Amino acid sequence: MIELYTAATPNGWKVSIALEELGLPYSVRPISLGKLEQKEEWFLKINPNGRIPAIVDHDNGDFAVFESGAILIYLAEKTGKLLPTEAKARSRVMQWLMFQMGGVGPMMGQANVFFRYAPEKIPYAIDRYQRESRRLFEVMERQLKDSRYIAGEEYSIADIALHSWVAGHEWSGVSIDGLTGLRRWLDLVGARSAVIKGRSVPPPLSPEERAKTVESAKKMLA
Ligand SMILES: N[C@@H](CCC(=O)N[C@@H](CS)C(=O)NCC(=O)O)C(=O)O
Repeated sequence: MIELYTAATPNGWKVSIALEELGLPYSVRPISLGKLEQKEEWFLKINPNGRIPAIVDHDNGDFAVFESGAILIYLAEKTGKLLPTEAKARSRVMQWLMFQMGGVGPMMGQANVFFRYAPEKIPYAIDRYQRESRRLFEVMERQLKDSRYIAGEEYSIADIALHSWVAGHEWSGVSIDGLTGLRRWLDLVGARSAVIKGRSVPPPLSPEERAKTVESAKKMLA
């Protein structure tokens, strides 16, 4: 059995969606970001970076994996699904996965910080990260005009990683107007039952818990 340490955020959903897609049995240990549980000593032994998500694979000598991209690759390799074995097809998936991990995630993450949480509104920073996120969406648009999924005709871990973030574009204040290929892909991937199920793990926070998490994020970032 795999134990998933997670919270209701884009990086967390990547892993619950992948576990649902792959049909792997797993248990969920919700981590309260509002209470800074991710910084506690016991959790740092699982993820030295003190962030969610992380997994422990109890069927593989209690092996711990952190960094959502590394977790997706680990799960795909464990099952032989969602990541092709043929070298070029595999490389294409890795390219788009790295594009998410090094580009879309950090840029949208910073857009969220400056647009939603920063104690002071800094227009330059808000604009910088929203514009860079929009530019990355336009890169995806060029690809998705001719391609069913992001790395080709097959659904892969790159779709899971990117969808989890791009679906939250409104929260980041980034428009997808005019990006018809991206819209089509958002709907296509968003309709998968594993995506719907994975996005409800762990169950959404109550309004009070959510407010507490936002307050704690603001304090951490002040
Ligand atoms: N590169 C990491 C990023 C993980 C990350 O930023 N997680 C956020 C939630 S989406 C988190 O734990 N934030 C709380 C904190 O920074 O303490 C990954 O992809 O796993």
